[in-house]
Amino acid sequence: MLLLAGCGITGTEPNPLEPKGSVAEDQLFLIKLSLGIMIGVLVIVFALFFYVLIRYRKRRGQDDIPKQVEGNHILEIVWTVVPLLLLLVLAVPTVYYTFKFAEDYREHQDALQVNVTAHQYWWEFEYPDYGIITAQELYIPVNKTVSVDLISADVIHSFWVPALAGKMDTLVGMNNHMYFDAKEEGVYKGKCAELCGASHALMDFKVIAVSQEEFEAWVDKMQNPGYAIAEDTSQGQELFKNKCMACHAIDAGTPGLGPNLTNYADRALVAGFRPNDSEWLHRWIDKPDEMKPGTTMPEVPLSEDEITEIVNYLQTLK
Ligand code: HEC
Ligand SMILES: [Cu+2]
Repeated sequence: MLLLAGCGITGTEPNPLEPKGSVAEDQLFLIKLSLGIMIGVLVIVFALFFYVLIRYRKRRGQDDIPKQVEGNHILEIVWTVVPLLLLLVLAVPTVYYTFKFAEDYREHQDALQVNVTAHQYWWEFEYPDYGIITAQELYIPVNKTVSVDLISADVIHSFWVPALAGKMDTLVGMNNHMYFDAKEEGVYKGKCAELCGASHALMDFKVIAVSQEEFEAWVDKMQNPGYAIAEDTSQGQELFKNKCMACHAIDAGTPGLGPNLTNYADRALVAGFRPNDSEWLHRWIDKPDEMKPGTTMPEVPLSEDEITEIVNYLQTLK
């Protein structure tokens, strides 16, 4: 286990042991408290066990039965009261934080409201107060409580950003909720944490925590994308309109069957897990199922040149 955990030490993998938000910090405190108590008990019990094993072992020539201690009141009180106290020390903060983590911020004015819909195999983020729908990248301001309302479009998934907060399942037809914040600006890796199909392991997303000003600039840009479509990408635009727009919108207010592609060229990744460059974009549009087995994005019949036109067009969406 220690060797496997070592894979996370490189700092590139999400890590609940390096919390970057207040919820994750409180959760790490609970982990440390319970592990600390349990390891303490383990060490003391084993130390006593080995001491007794060696000190009172049967010696050569010893045939009588040793002094019996049953009914020893002091011992019985000690081994009843000590575990009781330990369980109390565990229970009080655990119960306190269980209720704290379950608090519902969905009606709070000060919290940023985000509706999360999990799909096989991508994440949709809707900001109801701003009329923005986007995918794979969840922009949030630092030091602000983010309240997420979680639902699934197909099977059970689980929303997990290890550095910011523990997991929460997304269900069909039943909303779950949780909240978190980020104390430092940065990009925090998120994962689907519930086996949901062939491409479960590729169902990644990012939480991008920025300053309040940067967040407002992002909101403004999403609401008013000033695409500068050049003459030579008009063919790609036309193809996109005809073949892709049934599922993909390029204005942030319109929902769709696929990810909303507003300002798509500003996104770092294709389908949440490959670099957003012309090569990967081409591969994705050509054979989505090869990159993400089981994806619901269809393989649209297109020539190589047509795909290139569309890719060039998508790269102007910024
Ligand atoms: C039937 C609906 C549908 C059609 C038609 C469709 N797509 Fe998609 N597309 C999807 C879905 C669903 C996804 C999400 C797949 C995933 O990540 O698992 C997706 C993902 C994408 C992505 C990655 C989005 C992201 O968030 O990174 C791009 C880019 C894309 N499609 C481009 C296109 C282009 C270009 C066309 C037209 C040639 C097209 N799509 C046609 C449904 C569709
Ligand atoms: Cu999933």
